Amino acid sequence: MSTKKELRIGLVGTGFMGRTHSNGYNRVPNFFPDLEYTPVLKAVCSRNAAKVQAFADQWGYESIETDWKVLVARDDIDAIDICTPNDSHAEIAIAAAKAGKMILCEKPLARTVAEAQQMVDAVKEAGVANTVWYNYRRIPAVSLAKQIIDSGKLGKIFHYRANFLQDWTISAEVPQGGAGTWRMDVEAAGSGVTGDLLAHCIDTAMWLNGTIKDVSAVTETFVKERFHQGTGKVEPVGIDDACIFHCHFDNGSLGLFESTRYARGHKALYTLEINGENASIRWDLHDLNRLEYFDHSDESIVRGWRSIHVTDGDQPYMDKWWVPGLGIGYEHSFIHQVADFLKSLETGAPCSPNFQDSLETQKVCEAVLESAASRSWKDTGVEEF
Ligand code: 4PW
Repeated sequence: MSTKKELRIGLVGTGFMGRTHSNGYNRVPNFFPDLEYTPVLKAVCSRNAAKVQAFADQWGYESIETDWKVLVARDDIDAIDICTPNDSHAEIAIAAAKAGKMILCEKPLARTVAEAQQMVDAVKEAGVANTVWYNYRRIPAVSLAKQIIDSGKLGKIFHYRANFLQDWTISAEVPQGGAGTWRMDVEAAGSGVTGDLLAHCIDTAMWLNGTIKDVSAVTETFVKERFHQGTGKVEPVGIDDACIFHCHFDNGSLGLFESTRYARGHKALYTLEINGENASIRWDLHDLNRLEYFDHSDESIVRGWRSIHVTDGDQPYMDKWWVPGLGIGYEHSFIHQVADFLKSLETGAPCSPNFQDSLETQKVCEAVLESAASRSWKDTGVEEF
């Protein structure tokens, strides 16, 4: 019989993210056996009973619900995991906090700063543990970048550059609203690439390089009208299809960010590069086990970009996996997030990014959209990150 403390999970939402999180809960006990807590997949909730039962059977949930309010009220659930479209994050999270549940919320935290602020207030008032699934931080190569930057090896940082490029909405036949395409509907999503993709880049950027102070942005909506699966009519498109912004960081460096769903050939190209006085770093999601590193202090005859295969047990998270030389994948970033959340319950430290951190990311997203709309620079109002 296990002596582990249980974290009884109630998952809301059975889409792509519901699967990545469920996989994380299932894998953690095998690969992080030293944790005090273990996740127990108590219940999963979605409106369609047949579909949610099939999901429960596939991923190992003990029971199902078809109304999240019933799930939140259950006293055999410790933590609510929110994997629904963005327009329901605030309502579910606030109800969960009031019910005293811990909360793990998909990104972006909310559609707006106002919603995100209410969520932060709710978890603070309830005193419940919380985290937001900005998973890319927990790819070992990205965590290693953080370690290298924090060690001071880069020296003064001058530039931070990031892209997140996709191409899945180029066709005007892609609808908005409804299952699978809610990300195209401004009501459900809050914004387009800014909240969906740049939010990841902003979270990673502020984690690695500190506060973004102000932004200047342009956005474009290339296809102005699309069929709406909810209303059954062709409706104006309210999301940003593409967004480019530049910014100042608090440490004096300049940032340049681009995201689009119209970069033909790119499915999910997340790249970042940081240039410091003494060294530079770059990373590419398509080659996620590798960190490129250039150190100007290397002897000149061998100086050049090093390609670090981040698979050694001394590198972040890699002592948990296989043997040196064998890489891991996208899904592992979610396993790491579950492990880090469980660890935070042991130590009592917040699991970063928590709701407060993600409110700061939301402030940057909102400033970006306001800057594009007003064609002017905007202060982000981000508190120290
Ligand atoms: O969160 C993002 C999603 O909404 C992801 O990281 C990639 O882009 C994959 O799907 C979308």
